[in-house]
Amino acid sequence: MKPIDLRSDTVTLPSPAMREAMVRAPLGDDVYGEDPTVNRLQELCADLLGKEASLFVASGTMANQIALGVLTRPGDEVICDQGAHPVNFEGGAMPALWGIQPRTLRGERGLLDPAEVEAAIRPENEHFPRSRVVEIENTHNRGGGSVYPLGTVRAIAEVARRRGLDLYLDGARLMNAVVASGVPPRDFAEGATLVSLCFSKGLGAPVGSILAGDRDRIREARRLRKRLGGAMRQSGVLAAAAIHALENNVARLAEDHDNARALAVALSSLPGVRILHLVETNMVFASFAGRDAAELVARFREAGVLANPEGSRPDVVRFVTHLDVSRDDVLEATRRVSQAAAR
Ligand code: TLP
Repeated sequence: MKPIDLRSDTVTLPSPAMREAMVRAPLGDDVYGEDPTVNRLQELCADLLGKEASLFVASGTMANQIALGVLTRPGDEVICDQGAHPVNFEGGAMPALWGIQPRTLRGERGLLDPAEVEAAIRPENEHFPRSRVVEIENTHNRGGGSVYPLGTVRAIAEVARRRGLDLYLDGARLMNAVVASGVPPRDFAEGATLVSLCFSKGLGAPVGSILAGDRDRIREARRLRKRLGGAMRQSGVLAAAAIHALENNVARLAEDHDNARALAVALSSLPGVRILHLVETNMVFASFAGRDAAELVARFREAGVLANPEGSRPDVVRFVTHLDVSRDDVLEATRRVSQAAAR
């Protein structure tokens, strides 16, 4: 039985055409700025995101941490949703690397309310940490793959600008938001000082993220990337996969979104199952009433379906669709889940 892997869109394998592009890529030493493929990717992404410059980094986590490192000083505070990736899934990097702390808000499906952001900004007072950055995630992972309405992003950006804070957009799955909403990436990124994008999620590349912003901030980002040991050499072999992903795998994200909706409909017909959020992109959060998600996930694995406990609630399992699963796969996954849960 072929396992159906719905743990994350990070599990995709590079296609033969992507591997071919990697093999053929012209290469050089990127620490000297001499890798033509990395340079091409960085120019392409700066343009895509409407920024002056961009930097190819190893992962979404590295993009997030370099961004926060560039924008803060020790003692500063980052206003973000309680489910934000840097707060929950980056090994405590904010305090460990930069001596900064999060101020978490409770967003609706992870999406911050501009008025609540404004209310969370600390007044100038020697007792308080300095509110320095607002961090938003689009799509929002823990919010169930939710998409920020452009108007909300603009309103948050306006608050940040007016109050002298920087906005950082964790766009690990920005292209999912773009495809789901029809909003161009540069519009979502416009009010953000720095914005990131991952190639290794729904876009199907094996490695890499981009961080984009103005020239000075990206120069500083380059220094922090070096400091973290993330300056790579002939990384054009990876950048080629990212370019291939941008050229071939963006529009097809709509299929993943359709498959996620089909999966949600099928799962919701199972006894005791409730779909937690509106399925806007490629994530389905299913609550299995009275069940333990970790135990369920172990049963699903035996039945040939891989999924992850969502983590913040005991009975919620996260299913993620991606380019290596088809409509038939998600329907077959539902049959397997149904049998495994009933046992
Ligand atoms: N998220 C992963 C896990 O770390 C939870 C996943 O499977 O969803 N920002 C967001 C919004 C993310 O969801 C992720 C990865 C990252 C950043 C970090 O990217 P990587 O894993 O490349 O460091």
